[in-house]
Amino acid sequence: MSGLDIQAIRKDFPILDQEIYGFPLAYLDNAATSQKPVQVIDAVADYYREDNANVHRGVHRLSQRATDAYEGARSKVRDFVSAQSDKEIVFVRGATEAINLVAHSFVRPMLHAGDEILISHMEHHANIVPWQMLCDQVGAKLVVIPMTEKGELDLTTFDDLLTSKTKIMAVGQVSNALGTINPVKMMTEKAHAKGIPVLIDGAQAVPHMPADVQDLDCDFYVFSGHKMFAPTGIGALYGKQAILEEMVPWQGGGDMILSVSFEKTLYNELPYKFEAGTPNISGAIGLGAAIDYMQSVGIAELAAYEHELLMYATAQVGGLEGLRIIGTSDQKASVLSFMIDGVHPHDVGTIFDQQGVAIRTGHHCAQPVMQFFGIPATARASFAFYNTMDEVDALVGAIQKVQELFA
Ligand code: C6P
Repeated sequence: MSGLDIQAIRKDFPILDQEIYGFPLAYLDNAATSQKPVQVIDAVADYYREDNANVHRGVHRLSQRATDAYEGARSKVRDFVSAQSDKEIVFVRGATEAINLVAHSFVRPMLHAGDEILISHMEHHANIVPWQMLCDQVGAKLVVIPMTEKGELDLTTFDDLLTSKTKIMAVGQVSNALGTINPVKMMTEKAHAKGIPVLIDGAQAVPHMPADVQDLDCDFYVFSGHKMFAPTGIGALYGKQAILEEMVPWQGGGDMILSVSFEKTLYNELPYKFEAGTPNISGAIGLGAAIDYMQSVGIAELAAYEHELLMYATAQVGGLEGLRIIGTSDQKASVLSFMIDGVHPHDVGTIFDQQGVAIRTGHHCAQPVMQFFGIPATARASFAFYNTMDEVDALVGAIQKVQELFA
């Protein structure tokens, strides 16, 4: 068993200590958004209580403190993803905004009719729609890496999908609907061998495993803070410095410029060139605090514990009659999607809620995955390191309750 003191960890997450309809809350919707430890809540509150000011603008003391805290958070993100320089870390609203930034600033200027953008069948809509929009604009083609019944990427034809027309490959490291961990390092190597740049969507990976952009050697890596114990509305885009230097800004406004006249605007240096307008300062500080928190728990340790949770949950849930697990890869992180025979997932979610078990039901913003399996939706339990084996038992009890009610 893991060496983590889960009960001590849970004390850091005040929201977990409550009852729903008289049942202890079992929060198993972490893939949608995770809960925040007091260390993050306090970092945000302290900032507003003591340091609030705009960044990069004022010479007064509060502005300097706010700037130091904001830039300090950037360095923490750099360290967290093992980037080489703070210049490679752009603060954004989240994974969605990061992908849109790359689509507009990097891909759009070089995309022509007949070009291809390669994604996979298990992408979140955030890693489908921005590319589809670009393709529609110029007459380019969205090419999709297929998937197997186990919910793994089918890479048998992968080499053929990487063509001289492919302008970028954009793939998720961990599927939000299935939990599958994709072999993105190997895929990146193959794409690079053909000169194709790579974006990795790490939104469902960073809360659960170490992120190392140098090891992956990806050109872009994106994630959201709110899935890794930080506030909503903050996330990061990592990009290789040489590539970011060449890219044009996506949004214009304050702070992204060196000088402005009606004749000409000179853009600011990296990463500010991509951060137009007043940024989410408190969010970035909260993200820095979340990174500190995860590192204090130990990312390898939390990953190992979550693996135990997932294995236990898979064995317990998988052992039940009349239930189908969607996504049965051996390589999974923290997600258990399932269907209960004869019951719509939305009814499952409602009955679970009445027993204090919070899960997400629906298509999980991954409709092509649902289309592949021929289902409208799944019930999805997703774990974080503050979850317990007892909460997995509560999940199993809730499933049995649903089955009793629909018998
Ligand atoms: N998935 C889920 O319940 P944003 O909304 O920008 O923070 O993250 C978008 C996103 C991108 N990629 C993946 C793999 C994701 O899982 C998500 C968000 C949530 O699964 C909310 S839809």
